[in-house]
Amino acid sequence: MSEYSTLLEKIGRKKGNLAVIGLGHIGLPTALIFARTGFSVAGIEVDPRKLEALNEGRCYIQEPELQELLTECLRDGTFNPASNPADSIRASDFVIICVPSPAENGVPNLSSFVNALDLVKASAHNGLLVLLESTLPPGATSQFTASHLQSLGYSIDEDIFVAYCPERLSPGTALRDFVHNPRIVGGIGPNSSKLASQLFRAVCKNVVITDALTAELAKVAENTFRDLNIAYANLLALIAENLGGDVDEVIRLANTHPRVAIHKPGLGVGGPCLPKDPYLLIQGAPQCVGQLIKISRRLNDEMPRHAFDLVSQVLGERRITINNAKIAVLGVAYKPDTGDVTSSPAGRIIQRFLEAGAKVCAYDPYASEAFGAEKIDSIDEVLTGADCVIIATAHSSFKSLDPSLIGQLAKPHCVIFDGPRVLDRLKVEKLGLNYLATGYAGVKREASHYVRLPGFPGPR
Ligand code: SAJ
Repeated sequence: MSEYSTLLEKIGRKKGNLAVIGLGHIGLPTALIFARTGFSVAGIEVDPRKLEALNEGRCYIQEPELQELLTECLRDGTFNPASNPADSIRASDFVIICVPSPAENGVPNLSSFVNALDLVKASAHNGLLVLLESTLPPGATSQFTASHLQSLGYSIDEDIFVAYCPERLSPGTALRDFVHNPRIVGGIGPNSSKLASQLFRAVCKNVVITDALTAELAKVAENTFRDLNIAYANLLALIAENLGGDVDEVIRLANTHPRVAIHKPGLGVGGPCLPKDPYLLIQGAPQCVGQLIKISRRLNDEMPRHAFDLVSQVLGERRITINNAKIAVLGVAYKPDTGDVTSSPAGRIIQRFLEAGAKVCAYDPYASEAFGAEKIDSIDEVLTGADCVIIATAHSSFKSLDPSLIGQLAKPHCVIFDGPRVLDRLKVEKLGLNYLATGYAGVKREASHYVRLPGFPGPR
């Protein structure tokens, strides 16, 4: 029986040994979902504290139903934190790499991926299917992974199989996303594609097959599209502010066109993916295309500074000096209803106000981080005596916040900056509170304050 047929047969029976390298937000759900299905899964992780937690049955990732799934798989013995990664890979039929691939100042840092591949190379063997879930610069599956394994003497797609199968999980809905979001799978050859797609069909409802390079490009393309779209929304916000308009209404109306779907402007873009995936895409792009993507990235990165400038200006107009002001930040997570603070724009706003000498207090019902602000455990306490309230995350509890509570607890001149636009602006303004948002400067402008449009004469 060929290596290919043996693996296919194991997948058909939903049996076989699988190793997952990297047990973070992506790797742990991946490992446990395969373990639940019947595979015998070894979890490989470099952080000893995470391994210790798993051995004690503790899930260190806040994700609905993940703790229960971990308990179940440990009890059934289908998931085991690996004490000897080399042995685990040697005994595996399938290995999935799920380590992070961050970018620092726009430059991808692939060291975790290189280390993971070194582990695989050291224990590789005939009949191993290597799957890459980490987001990678397009081309890395064939030019890096497969070529390294080939240099060890393996025939790729005959002895050893390699496929790229990018994840599409969002914090808060990871388990559901894993099963229900279409899974793109691209092999380095037809055998790799077939094996990888069959393996994922054991756990995912919808698997789409392509080649490795197309799968790599599609992964970074979808996140780059979202980042570019948000940059466009932020650009519209800056234009609307400048002219005295409200971008929310502009986008709502533009989106009534059946072919238009502009995203939401806000405080900028956070998370582990959108701020760096565009840089992975432009690794292989012509110079001019790279510029477009870099400018959009910079615009999104500048939004926290813009929010700071807007708030400072309005506080200044109300004769409130920043170094005497209490700034109440509602939400530090980058994503609503999660505690994930990765690259959160809230962190950059807090930093700016701290540097300006303000007293910054932060309340987030999910996150333990406060980015140097004083961490407050109740909404009433954070609002009390605030000169400015900055809503940075669209947590559900902030969406249902009655603005009159701000009116009662904050200072009478309090300025509200509604980053994700969760409050009812008219209700806030009716209470006599100052409402600001990205794309809505809030201040009723005199005709003389409007920007002079080039090409038009000034008022007669
Ligand atoms: N944001 C806006 N305006 C919007 C939408 C989002 O400013 O209209 C901001 C959010 O506030 C947040 C950031 O963008 O700060 C990113 O949030 P997100 O929900 O768009 O993205 P992630 O990073 O949680 O997840 C993305 C998803 N990709 C796409 O939607 C194309 C997810 O499906 C991927 O699995 C994930 O990246 C990933 O791991 O690549």
